[in-house]
Amino acid sequence: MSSNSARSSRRLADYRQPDFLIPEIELSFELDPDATRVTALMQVKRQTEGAPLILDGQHLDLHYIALDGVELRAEQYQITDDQLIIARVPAEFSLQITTGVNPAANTALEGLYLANNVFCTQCEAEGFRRIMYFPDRPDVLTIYTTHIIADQNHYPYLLANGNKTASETLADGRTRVSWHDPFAKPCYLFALVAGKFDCLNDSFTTQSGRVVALQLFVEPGQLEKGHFAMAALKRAMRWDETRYNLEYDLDVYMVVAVDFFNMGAMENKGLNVFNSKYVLADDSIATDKDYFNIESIIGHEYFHNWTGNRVTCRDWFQLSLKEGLTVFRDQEFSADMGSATLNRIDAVKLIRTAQFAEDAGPMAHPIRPEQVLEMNNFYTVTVYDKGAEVIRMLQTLLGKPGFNRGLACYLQRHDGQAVTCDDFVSAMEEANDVDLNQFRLWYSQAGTPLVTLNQRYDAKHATLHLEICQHHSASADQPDKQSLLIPLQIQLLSSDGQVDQQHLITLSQFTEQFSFTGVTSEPVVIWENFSAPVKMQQDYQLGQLLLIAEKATNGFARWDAMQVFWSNLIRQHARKPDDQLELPEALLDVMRHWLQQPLSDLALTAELLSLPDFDTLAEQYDQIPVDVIISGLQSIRQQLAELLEQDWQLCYQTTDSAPYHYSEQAVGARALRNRCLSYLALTSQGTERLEQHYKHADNMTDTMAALAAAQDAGSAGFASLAADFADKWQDNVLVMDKYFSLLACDPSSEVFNNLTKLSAHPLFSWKNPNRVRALFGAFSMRNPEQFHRADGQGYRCLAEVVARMDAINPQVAARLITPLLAWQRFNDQRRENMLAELKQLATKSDLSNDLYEKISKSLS
Ligand code: B3K
Ligand code: ZN
Repeated sequence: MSSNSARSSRRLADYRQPDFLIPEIELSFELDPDATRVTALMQVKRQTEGAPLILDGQHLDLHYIALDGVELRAEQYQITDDQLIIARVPAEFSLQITTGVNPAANTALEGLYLANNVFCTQCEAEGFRRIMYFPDRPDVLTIYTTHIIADQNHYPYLLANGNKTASETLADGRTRVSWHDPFAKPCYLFALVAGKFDCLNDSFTTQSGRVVALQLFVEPGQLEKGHFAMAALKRAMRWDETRYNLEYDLDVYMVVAVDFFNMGAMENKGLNVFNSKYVLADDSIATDKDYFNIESIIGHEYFHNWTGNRVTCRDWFQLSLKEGLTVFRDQEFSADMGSATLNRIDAVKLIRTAQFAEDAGPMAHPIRPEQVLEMNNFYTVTVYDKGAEVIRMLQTLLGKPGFNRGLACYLQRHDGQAVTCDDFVSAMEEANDVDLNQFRLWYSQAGTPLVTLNQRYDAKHATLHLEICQHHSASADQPDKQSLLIPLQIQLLSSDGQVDQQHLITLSQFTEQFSFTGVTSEPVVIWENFSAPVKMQQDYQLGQLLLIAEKATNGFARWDAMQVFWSNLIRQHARKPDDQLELPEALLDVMRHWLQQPLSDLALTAELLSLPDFDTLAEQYDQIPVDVIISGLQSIRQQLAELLEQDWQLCYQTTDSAPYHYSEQAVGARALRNRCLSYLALTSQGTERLEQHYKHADNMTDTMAALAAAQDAGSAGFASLAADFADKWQDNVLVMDKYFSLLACDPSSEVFNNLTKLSAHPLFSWKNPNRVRALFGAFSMRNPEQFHRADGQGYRCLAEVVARMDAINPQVAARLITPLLAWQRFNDQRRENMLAELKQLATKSDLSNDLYEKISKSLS
């Protein structure tokens, strides 16, 4: 691969404290689409004797530099591609630097960019260096004052972090607005937004009685679509007070929604920037899932105010300190706002698909990575979601009160500091007087542990013996893995499914024995709620799985039993692919029963009646048997549709279809009805039923369900329904993203025509990450039939998109490439085809660091 000499990874082991601190900065932005001037006046303090001042900076034009008011001569400093170095500086001084940037040309959407006539910043992880010269690292904490100067007509709102302190009209007619943020923060939390918006105003009174102004800025004309997000914000603020006694700290909390954004949202202090997809909603355009995501992400960014902003990361290797913890917090919030069981199921699905896949692939890393080339590549399901599981294990081990004590101790002790994951664990230890040394290995050891559980029942002594082992496969960077501290919450079920005993077992050795007395009959052992991010292996008979699915009181375990059942069936099919895949009568009886008498938790009923998806099944094989999984799922689906047709129909008809309302019960009813619909689509009444469903839908959840079911079933009516949809929503770009994704998931080879046509659609833009992800992200991640075609056309299509995107937006390109990195998991032709695309990409001379890091790891 070319041009790798200039690329150097950073290592956690090389961390050194900053040589200089910048306690204060005053910034002045003169906004102009292609020539914005940024003047920074910083107070600098030396920490390390004799060190030169090294500031980060990329794509900047230096206009002026002065130290203590005296302009520096060219020979007094040095400028490289990414640094400004001043060899000799005093111990304490002021530094004034004026630079120029070109926001309109910034398609990477990192730093300061202009898109859709809105100036917007994204600084995490290392975007601040694209705005000005500065020590761009999270352990330099600074008090910011920001002035923004711009033309009032084009940019009526000029926003930055903190509280607004002044607004004036300048002699030349431009407006100058000033902001001051009293909380010292790392530069990755800096934000500036300027543009035309409609503003939704509200307020929140904190538990101590302070009134906080809440402002939600949306594209003009979209105000009505902001109410749900605003209400969600208030629920999040209240929840953090009630659950953790954490209160908001500034006078104003602003959320801005923009359509051009690299990810979901960003927690900049007092000024969150959101992808409009996670703000704008009303009953006609948002699905139940959209509403859920909005509440959860609004919560996530708000919760960062304490876990991330008030206490931040010392260095980027510690990212999980804020992200794992904040994901855990948003999961707990969502669980309290809706169904805890469903939330757990969704979180576990993500771990078992994307996270286990990451652990098994070339980008495997511990939740605290040790070596990084491009930091943006480490905003991963491992750091975020496995990180959240690690926090959850702490709560399980310490109990909620103990965990809350630990969190309070952590926040109090480190308020206003930039700290490490180790500091967090230490606070947990001290607040609970426990030793968590072995637990710390979760931060440094990568990979998914396999836990095997074998049971032996001694009827004579009414005793159950368990032998539990943990296995860790060696990885290139970690040949010798150690045993981890693994909390296992288990239940012993009697033969009628009642909970006999409940235990929290803590594994610490590779192999351990546990005995439980007073067990009067041979029990079925179930693992509750996925209490650790491991693969669990237990031998269950069909009857035991059905007993759990039917009778267990723990909803998660019921769902899990069905997942195991389907995986076992597909595994059998993989062993004998030519045999007809048969569904046991006992299974059909159980499913019939659920359809005739759904559980009171309708959403759980829908989950119990759902098959695992391709990715969940694929993760259970070293070599993924693509065709067997696809054909197995198809065969099961078709058989279930036909064998239970009357029951799907009955359940469909009797499940509530009241006018749209977003509530736990109503969401569950729609999930169940739409599950029935997806099976009915495969029967002779399919076309008619789908058309009726589509026609009568008063909400986006039902509309999309009809379209997806029609497409999956290859229904004759699909084309006209899809055309009707596109016609109706042609002016709403967020809804059209759903249409793009739908057509990208066409399981027939027609999908390639769809992709070509839609990438020429007037609403499509290669510069907009939402559009590219809606189309090509959906194709590569959610269309296994066509993406994994044996002839390689799917891989070729993705590789071309990745190459094209790398020149526009490397972060998006590097996310998209993920499915190609897993070539080792496939056999024969597919492996060769994937490899060929990766090797072709690797020959490009101008690969971004983002792509280079992933491709080189995958090929090494
Ligand atoms: N902290 C941001 C993510 C930044 C991603 C940079 N590539 C959003 C979040 O996790 O809340
Ligand atoms: Zn976050």
